[in-house]
Amino acid sequence: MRIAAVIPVYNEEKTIEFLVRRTLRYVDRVVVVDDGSTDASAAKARAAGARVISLGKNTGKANALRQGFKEVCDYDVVVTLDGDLQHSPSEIPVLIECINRGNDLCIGSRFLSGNESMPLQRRFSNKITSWIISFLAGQRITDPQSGFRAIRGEKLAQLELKAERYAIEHVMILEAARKGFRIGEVPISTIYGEEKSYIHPVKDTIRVIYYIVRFLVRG
Ligand SMILES: Nc1nc2c(ncn2[C@@H]2O[C@H](COP(=O)(O)OP(=O)(O)O)[C@@H](O)[C@H]2O)c(=O)[nH]1
Ligand SMILES: [Mg+2]
Repeated sequence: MRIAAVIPVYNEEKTIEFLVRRTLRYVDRVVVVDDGSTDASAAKARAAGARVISLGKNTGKANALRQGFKEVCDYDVVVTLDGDLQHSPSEIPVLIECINRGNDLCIGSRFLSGNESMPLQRRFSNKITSWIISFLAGQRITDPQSGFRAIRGEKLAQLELKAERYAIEHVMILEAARKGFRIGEVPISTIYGEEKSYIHPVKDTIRVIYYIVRFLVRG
């Protein structure tokens, strides 16, 4: 089974090199998509063995992922991880196992492991979107915002993913559900350390809801 990882990166020079090296232990290819980082993220990712796609200016996580996906749809499974080391590459096999159980899309959930350490304000926006996505997808999705997931390459190629910035995670689930893909969730650990988040709690939650509604209305 050939596995690729796509990592969107925006100014993550502190973590990207280590992350790419670790990830390469579990996958055949790592594609890092850097759009407009002003630090050494791209050079460090390249030094660690990743194929780096550099987009000239910042266009957001969703576009970065879409560009990365174009390069890896011929892989059996595509894994996505965040570039700030909040996800542990050692848990990639857990996602692959979930795919091997017959799922097409597998989401690493931060809420199934019991040791919840997410900051309070983030938990609130997650609860709202989790409720909406679970209702619309017709199955319980505890962590629709999670960027740590795996999807079969042939299924990924069928998705349009019409959403921007952090809304891509939610729209991927809705589109997968509409197309009848099998969706699973597995527990993952998330490390909340000193890293900054680029998510704006109010603006990004509103944007997520906008793209969910847009998907429902326009497909
Ligand atoms: N290429 C790219 N990556 C981004 C952008 N915004 C966020 N990311 C990456 O997406 C991942 C998750 O972003 P982050 O702000 O940490 O989200 P959070 O962990 O959910 O708060 C990190 O690896 C970021 O570097 C962007 O505009 N472009
Ligand atoms: Mg983060």
